[in-house]
Amino acid sequence: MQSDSPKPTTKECLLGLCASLRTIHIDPLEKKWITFSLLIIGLFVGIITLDALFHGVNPPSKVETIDSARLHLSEEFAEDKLGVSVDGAGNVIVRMVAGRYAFMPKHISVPAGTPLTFRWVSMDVLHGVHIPMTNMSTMIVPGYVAEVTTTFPTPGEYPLICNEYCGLGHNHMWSNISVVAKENWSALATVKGGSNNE
Ligand SMILES: [Cu+2]
Repeated sequence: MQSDSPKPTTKECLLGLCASLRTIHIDPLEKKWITFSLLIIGLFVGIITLDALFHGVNPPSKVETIDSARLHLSEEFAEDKLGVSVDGAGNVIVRMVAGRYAFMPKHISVPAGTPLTFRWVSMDVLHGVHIPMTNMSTMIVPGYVAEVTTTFPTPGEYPLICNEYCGLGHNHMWSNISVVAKENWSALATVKGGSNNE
């Protein structure tokens, strides 16, 4: 025999759910912790919203893809194009390839106090790059170009290390950067035709 009772609407279902939740006994201490957890979540969501609205902190909107398997044949990341170069407008561009287990080129020199545009690509798996004591830190996802613009104010020798586990040789994956005074670097760049890679 078929029942003639109409199907409950979504609103009725929600009201029924709320009523049954109200009948569940929750210990007062548990209630305090639930409230505390919800407040923490609210605080984090509030901070993210404020940062997005007033400080312009957003996920990257520019997505640039590249064929990881054909980097050596690409216009931009062929072996002889890697390292530091100065474009027509005088911007310093650094192109680096990460692969198990090295960053190429192994060593580069960049000028201090100058905006540097780093363009990173991976030839195989997920890598990360971190330069301690600076704000350079980004993931290098295969198939994408990771672009970061930063300035290193203080001359010195900086290690450049992989911070995403990429395999058994991960802890040997590092390179280094010499940050040299702007006037000394310009001289170096002029001698070597606008780039200085090793
Ligand atoms: Cu790694």
